[in-house]
Amino acid sequence: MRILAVLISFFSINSIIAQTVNPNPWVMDTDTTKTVTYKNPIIPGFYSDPSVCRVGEDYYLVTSSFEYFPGVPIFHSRDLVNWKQVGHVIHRKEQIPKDLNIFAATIRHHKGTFYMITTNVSTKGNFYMTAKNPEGPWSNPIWIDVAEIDPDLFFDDDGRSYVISSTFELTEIDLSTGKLIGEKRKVWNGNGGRYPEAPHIYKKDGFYYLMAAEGGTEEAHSVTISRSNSIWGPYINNPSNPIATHVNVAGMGKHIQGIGHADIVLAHDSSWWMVLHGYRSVAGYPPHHTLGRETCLVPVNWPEGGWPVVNGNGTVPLEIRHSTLPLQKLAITPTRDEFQNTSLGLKYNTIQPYDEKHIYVDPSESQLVLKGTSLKIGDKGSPTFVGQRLTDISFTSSTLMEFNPSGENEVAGMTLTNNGSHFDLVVSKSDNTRVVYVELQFGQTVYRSKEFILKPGPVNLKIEGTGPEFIFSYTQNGENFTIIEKADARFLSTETVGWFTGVYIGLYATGNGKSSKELARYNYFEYEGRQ
Ligand code: 6LW
Repeated sequence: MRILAVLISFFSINSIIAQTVNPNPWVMDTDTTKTVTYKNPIIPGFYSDPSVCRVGEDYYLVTSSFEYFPGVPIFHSRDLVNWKQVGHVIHRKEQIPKDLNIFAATIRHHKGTFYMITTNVSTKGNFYMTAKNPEGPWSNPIWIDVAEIDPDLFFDDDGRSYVISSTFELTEIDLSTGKLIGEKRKVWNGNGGRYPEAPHIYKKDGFYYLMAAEGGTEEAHSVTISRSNSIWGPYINNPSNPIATHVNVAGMGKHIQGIGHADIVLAHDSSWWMVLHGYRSVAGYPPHHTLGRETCLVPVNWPEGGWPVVNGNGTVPLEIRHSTLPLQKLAITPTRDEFQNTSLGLKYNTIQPYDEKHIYVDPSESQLVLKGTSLKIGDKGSPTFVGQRLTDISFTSSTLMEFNPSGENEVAGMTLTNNGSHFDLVVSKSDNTRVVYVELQFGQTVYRSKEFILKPGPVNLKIEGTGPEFIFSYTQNGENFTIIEKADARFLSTETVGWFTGVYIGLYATGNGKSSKELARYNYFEYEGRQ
């Protein structure tokens, strides 16, 4: 009894001390007297697995791109906060003609050459491409004999180059040929989290640092780090791992979740920064996200001889109150595209490299022209589709379309799509009458709304997003849109449809098993995000 009483008082005193001394070492108060210098995500929408490098006072960043063509978007910045897309690394069909499925990429610059290394998981695995100019042209792929995913390149001071991937097997590589040199040695096992991946090697103060992602790309996602005196190891884990995660109490209330897959850069003013991705949830519990994993930026304190400390407590808030490089705001891009250039803007993608006979801009009419093939969205190959990433929880997007389908199989319109699933706002024919309706596809289940009969002439289509819902409407008088259907956004979320992408919004056409005779002509595409 006496022992029990002593134990109880010991534990309660201890908990009082713990409460008084440090109620929760993970939770840091935000000093709201400091101004917000920038907001996360710095690149909104499905721009996942960011990797960054510096060239003098210029910064370049790439992200993964999966089945979308052109692939591996590349961005430029002078302040690490404001990023402008300057091109794509995979910008010619010949580089990877089909079966694109590009996972995480690393970008590095060495002796006047840019290197982008990544994995095409659906074909030959790991490869790198080089360029003198980040806008391109980029080389054809140089395929390398490296296992698994997420390859990283490291250039040592002694002139040797190394490659390491998610297996943590390190090999020297001759980057003029892609040949691996000498042994492959597994140098680390990670910090014990599931799905160890995404390694990057850095050298600082005589140590080789090996950083990785663990926990999987969902709520347990984390950034861990180890270091060694030799590039070949042994690598000793940071006792404060993970250095960034939202799996713990400090992260659970944050809007951005699943933070991880990081890269670190030393800025030209000697400050250290980390880019990493995370997702903003749009619907309910458990959380669902539609925008994909978005690129974020946080400051890093990396004292000499010490471990990097990420934004104080390893979290990624929406608002950052920390000094930055001098910010250089970018010009605001117009929300409406009237297809006045024959080439589509950098924000647009197709699914897989496409055939210009089915997707082109008609300069004489300033129209985007789509011709349906037998393929539907979700079919293997390149269905007729042009779209952009959804970048905002709340948005409005619309088009003006001319399309007279020759039969019920021919459809065209607007679509929201993620990993082969899609919600469509469709113009087609029913009982020989032109109609507009909404079709929602959930796995094998297809839901079709009521049909609305169209008069002859063009039709405006509109899709709005509120976060939890998508709203589909149309008009033929340029205003007074009629709502056709509302759909629950969670059914297009990554949690529902699987894998790693976010939702795209775009224009499409299909002949549903046959080639279409009629062309769908779009006079504009507008996307306006609010948040
Ligand atoms: C990627 C891996 C990851 O290759 O997700 O979140 C995989 N991290 O490192 C697909 O993006």
